[in-house]
Amino acid sequence: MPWYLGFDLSTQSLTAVVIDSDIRSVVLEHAFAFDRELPAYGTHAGVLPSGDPRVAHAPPLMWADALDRMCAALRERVDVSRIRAISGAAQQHGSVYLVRPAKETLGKLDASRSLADQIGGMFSRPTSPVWLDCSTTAQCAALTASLGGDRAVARLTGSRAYERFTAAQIRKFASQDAGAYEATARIHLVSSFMASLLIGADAPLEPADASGTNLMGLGSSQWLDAALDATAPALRDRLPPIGASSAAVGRIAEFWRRRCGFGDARVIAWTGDNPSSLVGLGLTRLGEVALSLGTSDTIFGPCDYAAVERADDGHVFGSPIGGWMALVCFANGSLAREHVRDAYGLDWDGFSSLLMNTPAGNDGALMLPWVAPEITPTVTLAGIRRRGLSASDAGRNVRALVEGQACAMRLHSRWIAPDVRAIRVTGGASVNRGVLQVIADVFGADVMRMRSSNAAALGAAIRAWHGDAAASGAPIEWHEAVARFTEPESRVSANGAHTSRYRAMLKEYEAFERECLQQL
Ligand code: XUL
Repeated sequence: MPWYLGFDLSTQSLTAVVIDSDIRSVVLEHAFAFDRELPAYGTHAGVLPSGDPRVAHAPPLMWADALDRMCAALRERVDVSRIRAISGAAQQHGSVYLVRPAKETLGKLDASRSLADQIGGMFSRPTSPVWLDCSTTAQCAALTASLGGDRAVARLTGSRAYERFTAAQIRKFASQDAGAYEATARIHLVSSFMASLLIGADAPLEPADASGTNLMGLGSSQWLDAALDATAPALRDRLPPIGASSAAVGRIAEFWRRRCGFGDARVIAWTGDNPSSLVGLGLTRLGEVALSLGTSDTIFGPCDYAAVERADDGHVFGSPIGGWMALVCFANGSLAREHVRDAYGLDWDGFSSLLMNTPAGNDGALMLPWVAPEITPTVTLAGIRRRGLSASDAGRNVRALVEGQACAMRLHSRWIAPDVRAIRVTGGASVNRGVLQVIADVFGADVMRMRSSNAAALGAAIRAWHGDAAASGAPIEWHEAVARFTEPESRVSANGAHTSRYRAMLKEYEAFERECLQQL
């Protein structure tokens, strides 16, 4: 009856999933939202308010506080001493800046006091830029010029320079606040920061999340000198090493054992939320594709190295199961769905019923859902664009939003999956059948809903098991580890008549998008 614990520290919430690997079942799922549970940090949808819409930061102290509270909540609900290993997933690209090596602060914590009370002094930068930040266009241009152009950066690192990627963010910090950069001993990604909190020392990164930095060589899975040099002085000394995705990075620190009753649990390297979802959705074979409908919407799947030549609209990351994974990210996922829901005074039931009661194709109405700055395609000046659609018509706006999101996903993911037959889906919005029907119809594919909508946290628990088995000398195959945890619960099939209507709509949408991009 071995138990494994997986965390997912996403933009808006922290989720924990405990699994029993013998009976292949989920023992506990528990989640809480930062805005509601930790209001003192002043976040809105997990991000601090900012006068500049391109700037998006969050307090790393809040994430640490959330971990402390979650561990206390777990202790109340299950016997945490039974947990053999722990891993986690975190929102990608965000960076955390420490004044000194983590061990110097975390090695001497008092288990009778809260974590947040004791670690405030460890940060050289009190806030962390997160993936929604798009304030680094100038830094991206400089990096691109140093490394020989967009194609060269993509071939080297798996992605052209993106605003939210860590290289551009570090470059901005080092040039705008040189003193604080100088005072920074360690720069972690959110994933390695959270793992560091658990082991009480600096944890290494692994290739899947490290490839969201524009600093890692996609072929070598190691930091790339040319990219480091183009970013900031003496950066290599400040970054954690990159180890294997399934590596055990330490044991849970004394602080957590005494404070919450954990046993001698191993900690397996944390990864990014999307790579972790790849595991939590059971995508172990080339050609399989999944959609995560979270704060961001992402479409991803395992790919080969050569995909980097086609990845104009997205990224090739390392994969936590070995090899590589392709990904396209849309910033206007649940952010945009929540915005439209609230703009028309709806709840989710009202949103769904308007969606179900409007016709596929929406009589030709189109919406580009850029409520916030968009990542794919790059749009730094936010604003919804409508065609053939009055802003006052709630039903048609709800449909235009969902159809617009599905069209954008289809158009910009053709390089990943030119002919997709089945899509696995996770994330909060995956419980909405109307949304899944539109996606099935636009892609002309079956959409498979999984039992758990927390694929990132489930993937982390499965990775904890897989990593622990390897470290104990009894390795298990990935397909064996994911089996039964990742069986689809239900399937939504495409409606052929709708799919042909959407084929025409995709052309219209593409032209409308091109037109609007030209006007920016
Ligand atoms: C992926 C990305 C987002 C975050 C959300 O590249 O930026 O999906 O990982 O947490």
